Amino acid sequence: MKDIILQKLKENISGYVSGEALSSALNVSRTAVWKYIKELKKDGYLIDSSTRKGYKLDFSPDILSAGELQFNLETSILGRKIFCFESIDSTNSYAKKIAAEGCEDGTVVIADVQTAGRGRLGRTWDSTGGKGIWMSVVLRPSGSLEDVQIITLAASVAVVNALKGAVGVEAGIKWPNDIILKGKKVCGILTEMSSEIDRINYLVIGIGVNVNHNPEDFPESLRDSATSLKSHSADGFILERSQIIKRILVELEVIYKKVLNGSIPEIVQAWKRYSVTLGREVKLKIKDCEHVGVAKDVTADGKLVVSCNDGIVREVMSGEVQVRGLLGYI
Ligand code: BTX
Repeated sequence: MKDIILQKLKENISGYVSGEALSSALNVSRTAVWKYIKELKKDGYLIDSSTRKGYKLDFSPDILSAGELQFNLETSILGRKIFCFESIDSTNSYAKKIAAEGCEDGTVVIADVQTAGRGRLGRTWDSTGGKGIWMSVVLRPSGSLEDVQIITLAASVAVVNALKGAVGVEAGIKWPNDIILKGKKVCGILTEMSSEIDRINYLVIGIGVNVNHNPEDFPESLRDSATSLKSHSADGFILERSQIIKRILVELEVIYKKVLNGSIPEIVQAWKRYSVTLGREVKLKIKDCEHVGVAKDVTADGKLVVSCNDGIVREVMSGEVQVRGLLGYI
């Protein structure tokens, strides 16, 4: 109910909405409307109340709620259902749980704080409270298992497009899908899935973006390798996370539809354009072996092609790839 009142106030941002109009639109008493307005004020919204004119929204704080995120959200699949938490262990873990219980394609899980944010290969993801975007999207693509790798690459292309559109920053992609700004990691993506032999039950795309962090918000061990959008925005102001999330959902949906339509070469091309991996020296860890070489290309199904110094050309699907000059590999 609170989310609907917020949406009505936002729809009339330049004027007042009468208490009577709200109570009849929502079929609740005017006292109930007043109660929800009080709750919104407590959340940090500035709402002018006038006995004669009604309510007018003057200021929205950087709050992540379904009401905030679904207002003017231009998607048809992603974000029709959004779960928001103040604190959770991991949005990916929750998304996997509700996906297994049958939640709909495009369901989104977002938290202000993650107490056990997860990275790839069992690593942890630092998820400082109120500063970042910690979100997971459940997808149910009808295609084959081969699409998973492409969707992983596609997600990083979508995030780069969204960051350009929402904040104006030009980020690059380190294989497979770390998003890099001026040599440091601003976003990580963790794709997890449940599948049968020949079909995907669901995918969870977990996206972590450092948004309003100052350098001291990162643990000391990450200060040389992590950065935030705020550190690179033109005016250094606090950025509105909800606007960035909406943009990510729109771009992710555009590219998800491309995957479903089979426009894979277009996605691989876009990934290559944004790559900060191709043409550079890389170190691969495959099982217990390390190989050094030059990243040459990405195959049509999303594998990284590396021409190794031992003369062998290797194709890498997952695992650890370090790029010389990035994130501590010098
Ligand atoms: P990754 O394994 O490539 O990156 C994890 C590594 O990155 C860590 O070992 C650490 O060195 C570094 N790191 C940790 N936190 C940060 C940070 N905030 N900024 C920059 N570098 C960091 C990347 O894994 C995938 C991360 C996905 C995170 C999202 S958040 C929403 C969803 N829920 C969840 O539990 N994970 C995903």
